[in-house]
Amino acid sequence: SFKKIQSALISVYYKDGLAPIISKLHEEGVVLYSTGGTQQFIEEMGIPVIPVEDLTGYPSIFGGRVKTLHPKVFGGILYRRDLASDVEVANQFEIPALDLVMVDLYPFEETVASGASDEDIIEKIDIGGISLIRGAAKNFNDVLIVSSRSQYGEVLDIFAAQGASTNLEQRRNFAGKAFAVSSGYDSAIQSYFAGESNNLHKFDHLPSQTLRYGENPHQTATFYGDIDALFTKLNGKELSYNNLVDVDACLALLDEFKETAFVIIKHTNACGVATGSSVKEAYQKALSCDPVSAFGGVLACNGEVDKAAAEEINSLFCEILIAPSYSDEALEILKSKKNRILLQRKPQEFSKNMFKTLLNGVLEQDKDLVMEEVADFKTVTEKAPTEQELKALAFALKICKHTKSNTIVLAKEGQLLASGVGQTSRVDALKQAIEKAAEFGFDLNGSVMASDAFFPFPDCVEIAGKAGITAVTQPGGSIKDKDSVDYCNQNGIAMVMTGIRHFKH
Ligand code: 93A
Repeated sequence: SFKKIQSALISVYYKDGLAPIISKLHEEGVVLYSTGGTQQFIEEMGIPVIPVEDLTGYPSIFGGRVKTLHPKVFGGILYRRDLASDVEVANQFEIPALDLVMVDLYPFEETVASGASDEDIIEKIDIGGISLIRGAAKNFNDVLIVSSRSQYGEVLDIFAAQGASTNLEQRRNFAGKAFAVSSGYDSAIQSYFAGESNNLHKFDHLPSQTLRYGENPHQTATFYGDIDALFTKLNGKELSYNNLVDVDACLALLDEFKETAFVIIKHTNACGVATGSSVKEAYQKALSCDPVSAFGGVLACNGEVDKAAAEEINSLFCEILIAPSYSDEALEILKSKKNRILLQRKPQEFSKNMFKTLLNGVLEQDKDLVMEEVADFKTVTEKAPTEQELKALAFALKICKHTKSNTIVLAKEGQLLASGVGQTSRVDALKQAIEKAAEFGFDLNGSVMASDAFFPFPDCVEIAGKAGITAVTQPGGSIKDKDSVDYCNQNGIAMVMTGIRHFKH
């Protein structure tokens, strides 16, 4: 059931994005209370607002350190509307209910990053705001807490759909976000006190989302960006740090394919990739590559997930499934697992550059957006690859490009058979791939091999030839290329060179 918001306390540091919410609240007849700067902002919009001083009977004192810290404010947030004794006390002390609290905290991290003095940094430790957030979140039963300006969009969507009111589930959801904000805020303060102030900052112009934790539970993390612009979440829990990393890797690979394709990612590397005549068939082929690794993986396809595909996918435990659309029946099947994250992809392009932090600095580069097709292959052996081998080589190369170096990818007829990933030598990558293919029952005779970089020695083609591989693609450019080509010629193997290296470190 919906609870109408009658009154709101608004105290935000940055005022950008605030106007549409204030207008909406005013339109809905909500009584507004506010602190100094925010109050001025609202007044300038020509909208009536009650200064919080009128409520507390105190001015903002000690240079603003005490503005909202008062029983009339915290009482109005925290008293239980459904508890007669609380209501009685609220009446006795003339404490008005505050049904919505909207806060955007002092920018502590930004102040640290700006190189401000210790004194200025300490002054930017928000006390009143953080208390408002925690108080309102605790009483989510009665109060909606909006704890960051990054949440305005979501709140506006709710208000647009149902007026200035919320249900318990929505308020509880925002309370959860509020504690993520408050714990992230305090951990930034803690890092500052611990002298860890040389964190790189920041993308504060982007919307941000505090994540539950980073790569590991003892690491705090924030995502700067707008996930909702890319996906509609149809089911499941919040995306974690590692989920986001894998989703990115998964889609980068999937987007190489124009035909129906299915990709399964584990720890940023593909453990299953296949094309097929249907999503179901592509999925089955992708899964059979390595069903052990696929457990808990991130899955994506570029066609609608229908009932037949959903029935297959449903028996796999997976973290995330991404698709451009789902049939109603498919959704019903897949939603049977409460935690499984189902994302419907929106038609959005990805950025064309990328950043990486290291050595107290930031590297920026273009993404690797080059992808060679069959027409770009230059045959360097006496034997040319067959039509089928050419297709398989182009397929393998796509996977190769998106797999951690050093990598070797083995494939056949639109199916990844096995890969060696992130090895310190190319030979090790090949050996790993051959061993994995055998483990999952693949016959490598007539399969093809793609390498992300050239072969420094002929050892790779020798091992590949002995394993039954009949066609190879590699960029070429080693001073010992001829040794590899000679071996291929002597053993009936076809090789093409692309001239393009695809390292991924
Ligand atoms: O210095 S505070 O910790 N003391 C307070 O009582 C207090 N109440 C709200 N800072 C406090 N705030 C913060 O003021 C809010 O978190 C918000 O960031 C800011 C809004 O101030 P203004 O409306 O004057 O711009």
